[in-house]
Amino acid sequence: MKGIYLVTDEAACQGRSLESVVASAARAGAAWVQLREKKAGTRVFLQKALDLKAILKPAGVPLIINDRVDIALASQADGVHLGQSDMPYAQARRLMGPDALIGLSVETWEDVEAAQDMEVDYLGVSPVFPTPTKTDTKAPWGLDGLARIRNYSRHPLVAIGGIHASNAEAVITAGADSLAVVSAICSATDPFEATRHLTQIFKRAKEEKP
Ligand code: TZP
Ligand code: MG
Repeated sequence: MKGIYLVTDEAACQGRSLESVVASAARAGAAWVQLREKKAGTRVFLQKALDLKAILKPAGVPLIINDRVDIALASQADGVHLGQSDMPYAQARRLMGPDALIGLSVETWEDVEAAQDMEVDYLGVSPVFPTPTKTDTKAPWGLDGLARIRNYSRHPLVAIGGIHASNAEAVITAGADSLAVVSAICSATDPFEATRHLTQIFKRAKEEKP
């Protein structure tokens, strides 16, 4: 499963509802959606997950929950995205089962090496570029760092951080299998068109470099 990976940030949606932005992105070809809620309490987070699941399941787009295995299980989401301080991979896999999609952020080379023995479904290469959307990051990997991970890792790579239409092709050329974006879709004037444009860039780049 490869393509454009929308990571949500309701505050970045310019007053539009999360549901409307996610529905537009799914119609326009987003390949996955991650619900990322850094401030919501458990009930609000769960309800949002259920609302997005109702939109995405008929569209055949997997829903991934950021950080929280319990919310992923309770909402019957397709998977969970784990950061380096979230539940360790092994326990998350045990709870979620063999079919769940489990992604893991890698922020350092040690993270990349440690992930090699895990049956994660993808590595989130974080961040590729500096981004105002998330400022508490480690040093950006840059395109060279992404290419180095590509050469070493056996896992699909989802690149995140500062990715927009203008640099998307370069990120794919450096080795990304999917492109994760927050502001390029959530804050776009037209999230449908923004997703469609990124999807076109992705497809064209993959045709040139399968
Ligand atoms: N993790 C690493 S960078 C980032 C996250 C959630 C934010 C990416 O946001 P944007 O707006 O696509 O740069
Ligand atoms: Mg996290």
